[in-house]
Amino acid sequence: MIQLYGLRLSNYYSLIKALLIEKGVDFEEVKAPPTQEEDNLARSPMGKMPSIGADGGYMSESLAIAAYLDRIAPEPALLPADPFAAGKVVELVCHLKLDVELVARRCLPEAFFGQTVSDETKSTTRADLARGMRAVQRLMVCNPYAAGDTLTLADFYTFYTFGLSSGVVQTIFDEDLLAGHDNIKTLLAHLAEHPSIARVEAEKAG
Ligand SMILES: N[C@@H](CCC(=O)N[C@@H](CS)C(=O)NCC(=O)O)C(=O)O
Repeated sequence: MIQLYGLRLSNYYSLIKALLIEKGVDFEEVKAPPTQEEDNLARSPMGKMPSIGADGGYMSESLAIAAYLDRIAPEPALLPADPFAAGKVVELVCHLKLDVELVARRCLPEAFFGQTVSDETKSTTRADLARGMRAVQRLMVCNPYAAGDTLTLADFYTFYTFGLSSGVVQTIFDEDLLAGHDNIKTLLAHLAEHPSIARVEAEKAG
């Protein structure tokens, strides 16, 4: 049994929970807010969420956890068998994480936590997000899934990247991050009905 540490409101926690469900791995949720306390740092060296307890140890970082889950529960595979296609899925995941989600996150303190972010940060966030969106749009297939005709890890990152990033952009800039990206909008609507993701989202309310 794997322990999943964190809080349901976290997009990365939700992503890992959806992967655990998708792969049919037994897990239990352990409420653990992000802190710099030693018990949390032992699980997650940056004190972030999520982390997991498995195989007598702890692991943080969603991409590392996803790689681990793909080894212990190979079916359904979330990376294509073809090595180049698998690399392309991870490439898309990296751009979603680093060039969209992490960029939008700079304005998270003002968007959701009542703090203030400088005008300079807002301006660089907007420019960097535009560049990140151009990058992911180049790589996304969206026919019907993010990386092609099968569901992959990139779909889970797509859903949980845009959930947070679109909310930030709407709140801070009063803009639709996905304007002009109808293919991504269609994919997000499709993914919202995917059973593992739908269950995670339904349980957030509980
Ligand atoms: N790179 C990490 C990011 C995890 C992350 O940013 N978690 C957020 C919640 S969604 C967090 O714990 N924030 C608290 C903090 O930064 O101290 C991953 O992929 O798992």
